[in-house]
Amino acid sequence: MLLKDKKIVIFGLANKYSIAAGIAKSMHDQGAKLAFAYQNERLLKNLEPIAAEYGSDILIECDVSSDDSIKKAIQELSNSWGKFDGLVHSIGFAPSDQLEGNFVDVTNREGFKIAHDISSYSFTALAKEAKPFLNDNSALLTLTYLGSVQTMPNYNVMGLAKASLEANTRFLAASLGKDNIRVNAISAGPIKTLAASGVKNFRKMLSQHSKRAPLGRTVTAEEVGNTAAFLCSDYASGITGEITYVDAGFNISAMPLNELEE
Ligand code: NAD
Ligand code: 0WE
Repeated sequence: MLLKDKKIVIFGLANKYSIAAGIAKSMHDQGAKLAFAYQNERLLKNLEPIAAEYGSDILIECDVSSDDSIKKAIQELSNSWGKFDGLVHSIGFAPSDQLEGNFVDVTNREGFKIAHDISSYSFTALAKEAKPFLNDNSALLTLTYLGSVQTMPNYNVMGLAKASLEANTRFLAASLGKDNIRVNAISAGPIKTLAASGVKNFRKMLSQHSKRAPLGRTVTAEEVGNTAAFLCSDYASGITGEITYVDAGFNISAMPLNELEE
């Protein structure tokens, strides 16, 4: 049991397809005690049965666009738990008009601001509020994507926000290291979640991924969850500020081995 009796709060579980749901499953399997933070009332009905399945009755509303909401959520959590051992940030958002079309044409100041605020600053904000309530030896984790370091169609300003999130991971790791709090990110391959469902040509992206990835397939939310459990466990006690790719090897491949033979 990697996480026996560790108290971990998960932000960003919207439904059973969420990467956060795969993380919850794996962390529960490894003996963690879980709490969940949801964006709004509308998402609570999806979360309730999943939280119940994992024996959690700590469900807290938190809209990360509001400092007040973040403060209240962490306060509410500390009322239940006192101190805790981990926080998972599985949140990303940009206005939909930013995620379709030619980058230089569609990107605007408001879209840039919202993408960076919700997808990157919120991780800093949560770390700032959680810090007084984190036990020695605790871990923070966020989810990023390859669009932070390589271009691709339509990901656009989210790529910039993920680049910021990855730098955020390193600066938080440097800042919290003296408190023995580790901070890491998982760069996941494409997975069909709610956030991916509105994305143009997502199915084609999944098949391109399978063609190029060394493992010849996509990854599941549960595979991401297994790595998340490891990174939040004491088995990862020497790892901080790191971006771990869980993408079936896609990011190391410039061309699939069979490409020239077909
Ligand atoms: P998802 O839609 O299931 O999760 C996104 C979550 O962000 C939702 O729970 C939503 O409520 C939350 N959120 C958005 N705005 C918020 C706000 N203002 N306050 C609080 N919560 C807010 O989709 P997902 O794919 O599981 O995304 C989780 C994370 O994984 C995101 O950071 C995403 O960028 C990242 N990621 C996804 C993929 C993929 O292909 N699905 C790949 C790599 C990384
Ligand atoms: O990070 C993500 C999802 C990002 C996302 C998706 C949406 C859709 C609905 C952020 N904000 C919104 N806002 C909405 O209104 N992924 C890694 C999944 C994803 O999204 C893409 C991708 C991939 C992969 C968008 C374009 C191209 C590729």
